[in-house]
Amino acid sequence: MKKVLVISGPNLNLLGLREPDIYGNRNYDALVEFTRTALTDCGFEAEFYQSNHEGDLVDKIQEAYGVFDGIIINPAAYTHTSVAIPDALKAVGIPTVEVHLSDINSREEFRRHSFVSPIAVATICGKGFDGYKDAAEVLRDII
Ligand code: CA2
Repeated sequence: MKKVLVISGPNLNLLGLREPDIYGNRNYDALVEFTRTALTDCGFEAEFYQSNHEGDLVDKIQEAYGVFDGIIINPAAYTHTSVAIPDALKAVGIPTVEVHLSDINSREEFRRHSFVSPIAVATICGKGFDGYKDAAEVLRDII
């Protein structure tokens, strides 16, 4: 069975705690279960990883080489700051879908630029949890 790694960046472990108008009121565990179901429905085995540390996210991406067939990543705040994360994704060459719960294009100016988008096969934002279902379907169609 093909395997998909779902990576979440900083503070997504606190989902549901604040800003429900932007991120909804469900928590990280609910996101994991929702996404696991979506990936299972698409015929994938799923693994989840969340970290607040850029280097740990890079390590996990490197370790995915030869193990995972696809990646779904929400790099959270690192979306807008990290060059190391897209470099790692490019280095391992695993098809990657970028997901954001909120619509990063209709928020503060600094959220409009993503360093990850250029290396992603698709970027889905502003659809809440459903964006992860869309990402699973994108990967189903290409891998
Ligand atoms: O919309 C998204 O999914 C983001 O990637 C979420 C990041 C944000 O920095 C990006 O610009 C867009 C922030 C995730 C933090 O989530 C929170 C968790 C608990 C309380 C408040 C925010």
